[in-house]
Amino acid sequence: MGKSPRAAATRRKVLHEGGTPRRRGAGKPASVDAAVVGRSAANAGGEGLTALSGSIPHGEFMHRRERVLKELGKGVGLVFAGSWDDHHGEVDPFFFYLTGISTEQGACVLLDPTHEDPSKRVVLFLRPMNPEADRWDGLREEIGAGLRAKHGFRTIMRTTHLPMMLTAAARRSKTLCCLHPFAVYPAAVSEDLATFRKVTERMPGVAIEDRTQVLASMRARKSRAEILAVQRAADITALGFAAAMRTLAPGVGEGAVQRAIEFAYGEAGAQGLAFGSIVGSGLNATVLHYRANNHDTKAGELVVVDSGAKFAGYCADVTRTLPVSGRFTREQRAVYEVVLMAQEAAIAACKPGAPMHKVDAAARAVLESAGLGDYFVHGIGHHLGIKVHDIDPKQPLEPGNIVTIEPGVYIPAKKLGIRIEDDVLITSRGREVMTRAIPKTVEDVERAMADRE
Ligand SMILES: [Mn+2]
Repeated sequence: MGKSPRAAATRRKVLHEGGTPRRRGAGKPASVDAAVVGRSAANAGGEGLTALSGSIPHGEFMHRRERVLKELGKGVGLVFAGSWDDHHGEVDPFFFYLTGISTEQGACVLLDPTHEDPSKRVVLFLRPMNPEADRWDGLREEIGAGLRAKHGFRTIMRTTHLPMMLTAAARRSKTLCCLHPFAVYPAAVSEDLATFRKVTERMPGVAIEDRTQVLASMRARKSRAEILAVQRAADITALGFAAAMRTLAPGVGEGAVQRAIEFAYGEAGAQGLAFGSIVGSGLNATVLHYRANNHDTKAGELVVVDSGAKFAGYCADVTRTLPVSGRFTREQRAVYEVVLMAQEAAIAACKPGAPMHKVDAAARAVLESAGLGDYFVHGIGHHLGIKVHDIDPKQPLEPGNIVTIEPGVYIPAKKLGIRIEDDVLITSRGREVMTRAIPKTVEDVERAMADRE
């Protein structure tokens, strides 16, 4: 995978938000042949669930927009795609969530629930065509029935018409609703708020409201199609970890393990990487930001492998800690089993109504009672979805949430780093581990590695 020149920006992601920060991989859309979805459908608990064959259907995106319209009442919302520079080569995740479109920088969706013409209550605005620029950034189409069908919108206009449409909507509704999260000082003001301010400067009597929770909580409660997409990403990720276990042996480079994982993702139909894989051996296993993946592994060391595939726009995120020689030493095993107990305790604490801090506390209690509390230096996990660190709805867990659970212990003086991470779906009855196919107990990891040639 190519290195992103924008990698540095993603490193701003801080550990106390939960989990380790990552660099995004450059993904290319790929056509997909459904193979593992039978098990996925059973996991999602859905009857009549059809296999997701590569992308989420238009109908689901339309349904999401309809729900936002309802939530807005009479207020007007705007969701921007932003630029690829702002989003590390992708569009804004909220724009993707509402449209499924990943290729249109500078686009936006106007949600105008009180428009008298129902076909204009949701309008997709695309930048005007620019044949010269489009030869560099991707060929684009004229507005017409073909483009409307392709994107699943009844009304598409050029962004040059947005000011007029937004002004008319503001006059009528008198309420502009912020849907994008507010920026944290000193980052730039979110694009919808910045735009709304320009409107209200020119038009007294129009209110700006905080509705930033609407899309955050919608995104956190995954639909069946979204659960299927994450499950498929998880199943592909399992194949990558199987490749890692086949490849790892004393003297094999961290990079070779990374390439084996990522090649397996591609072969299994991944859209790309959820983030740039971390493969850190020995002391590198204790470095949370480790990116180099350029050391040769040594017999007796542990390797932290943190990686995830992407499928239909949705991410998996898994960590396993593997012994280079195929077997854990006595000391490694002792610490590993405590981390695993901590992880199981946190997973058991995942249920509707539980706040993430209680899930974190469950893991921390296990580590502290083993005297390892000070070595668990990051959060227990994070929501997972369109983004590997998905929007945090800031509310207790509820059915449909998908979170990572990833306690770790890092002891640089012993060159010992251990992290175990699974992706957990919250269900009405509790939870389900979506990545359970990937060997995790000492016995299962050693058995899987013993099967190497
Ligand atoms: Mn994670």
